Amino acid sequence: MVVVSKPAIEQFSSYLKNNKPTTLFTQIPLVDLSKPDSKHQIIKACEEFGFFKVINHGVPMESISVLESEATKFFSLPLCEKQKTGQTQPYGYGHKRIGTQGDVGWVEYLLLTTNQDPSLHSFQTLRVALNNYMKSVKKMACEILEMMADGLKIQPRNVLSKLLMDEESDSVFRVNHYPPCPNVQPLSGNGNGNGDVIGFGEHTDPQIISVLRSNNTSGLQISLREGSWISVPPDQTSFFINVGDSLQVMTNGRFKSVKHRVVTNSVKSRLSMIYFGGPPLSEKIAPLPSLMRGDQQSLYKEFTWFEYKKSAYNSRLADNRLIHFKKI
Ligand code: GA4
Repeated sequence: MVVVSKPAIEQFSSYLKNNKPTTLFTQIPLVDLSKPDSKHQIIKACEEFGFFKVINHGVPMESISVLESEATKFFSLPLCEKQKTGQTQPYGYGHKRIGTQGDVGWVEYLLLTTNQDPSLHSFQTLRVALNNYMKSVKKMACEILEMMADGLKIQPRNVLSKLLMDEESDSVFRVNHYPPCPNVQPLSGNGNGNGDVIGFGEHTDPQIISVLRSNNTSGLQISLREGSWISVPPDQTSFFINVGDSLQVMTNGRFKSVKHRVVTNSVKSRLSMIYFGGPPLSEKIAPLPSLMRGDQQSLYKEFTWFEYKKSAYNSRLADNRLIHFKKI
């Protein structure tokens, strides 16, 4: 558990967000992966929101609940124990600080690479739970990417999923724990039941696809195109899928990476686990040739995932990272 002092709470109040109303919105696109028309629903959701919820995903509930309970045990350890993950910046255990450019949130986390990883040797049961979970979630992410290729009518159908399957795939995994956060401000009409303290500030994910699962505590919000925020009702049996910046580029802007954030809850802890499916570092991130019609031009300059990642990791969380890679 993170122990946070009163001044720190006050400091966090400066992260109270703009006063735009937040709506409780229940029509998050829902995709039943077992239905034959799911590929069309996926395309529509990626074009309209860059975000959707999936059910009938095939990830065993057992692997989800084992990881949840192992992660909960980990976060309840004393700080000095949690710092023994054996990983170096930006990986391993972190709290409050996000990235390297001064972003902070009401959060503690474990950030891990998904490749063979010597870390967490003092946390073997957690490591095993993570490996089991990541295997199933990666499989589901690849199935979704293959459905996308089908829906986009592009060949081969593994054109996107092969990037995650590649041995060199630069994917990451994160477990976020948002301890309950005392209210710092009276309700100001934002409608979400607390003072809107930011757990994890607004951002888009740099990778191709992100797969999020959380416990039953609310907090996740996505931004609609016109700038308003909508709260995503939690559902611990489903997964939420985000389009990342790289997929936006690979579809030449047809899919939009979704801006999202997490606000804290004053009573309950929120625990989320996110798989960020990324390509190998040397991969060129460019619109898929099979998606380009006639003399259609790429909206983006040429770059590799390594170049994008380097620039992303030097940015502030809320920055528009793709702006530097857009053609004028
Ligand atoms: C956002 C998505 C993932 O959580 C993450 C984050 C990364 C980090 O926490 O180190 C970044 C952020 C994320 C984008 C901008 C930079 C890098 C923090 C930050 C301020 C692991 C990722 O890949 O990009």
